[in-house]
Amino acid sequence: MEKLLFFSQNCGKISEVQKLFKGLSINLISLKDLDIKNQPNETGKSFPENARIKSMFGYKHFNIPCFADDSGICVEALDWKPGVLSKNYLESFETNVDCLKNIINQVKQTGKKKALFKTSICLTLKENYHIVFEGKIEGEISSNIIGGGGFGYDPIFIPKGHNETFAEMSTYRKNLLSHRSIAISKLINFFS
Ligand code: ITT
Repeated sequence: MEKLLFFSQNCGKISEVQKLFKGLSINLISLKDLDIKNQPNETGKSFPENARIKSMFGYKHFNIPCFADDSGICVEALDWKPGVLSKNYLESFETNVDCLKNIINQVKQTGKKKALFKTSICLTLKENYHIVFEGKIEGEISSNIIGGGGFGYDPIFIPKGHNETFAEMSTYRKNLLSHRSIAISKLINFFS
């Protein structure tokens, strides 16, 4: 395989995934290296469906093996939402901080602290040939917004067994634990 495309516009995801592929004999490229104007509509009702829509779109557009990541946070205090709508939920607030504060308030009101991150990675090797790899990590919502690293919901998510948010950890440390790194390890194992 000459090149493998990670079809994502999200710089946070790209940086984590590039680090996980470092040192491997796979030539990983991302949308940072390519030009694309149109984007697929993420109309799926689940993480695997949306990951497949994106990887299929990337494969068809560039005609190279391609994978995509669909992920999100599920919060007990929000009836385990926003899930697959995590991006829309974040964007429905004026700022990310407003969204994160709102979640913290819901947790304080309900006393329900649990949360989890989920990722589905879909690999498209040929037309109509897709493989899905999953990753999940449990944890809880922090009582404040903490940390300057990561992206999205990282400043309010403390993985189980730890006492720092993902945003307080380096990418290296987040990659030892995260939902995304679990799914990507399965993808890398598939290639090896
Ligand atoms: P793509 O181009 O890869 O689709 P995206 O940002 O649109 O990038 P998603 O549709 O999968 O990605 O949206 C998932 C949202 O969930 C994302 O925008 C983040 O806000 C959040 N999210 C996903 N993984 C996360 C992580 O590891 N840490 C924090 N937030 C995360």
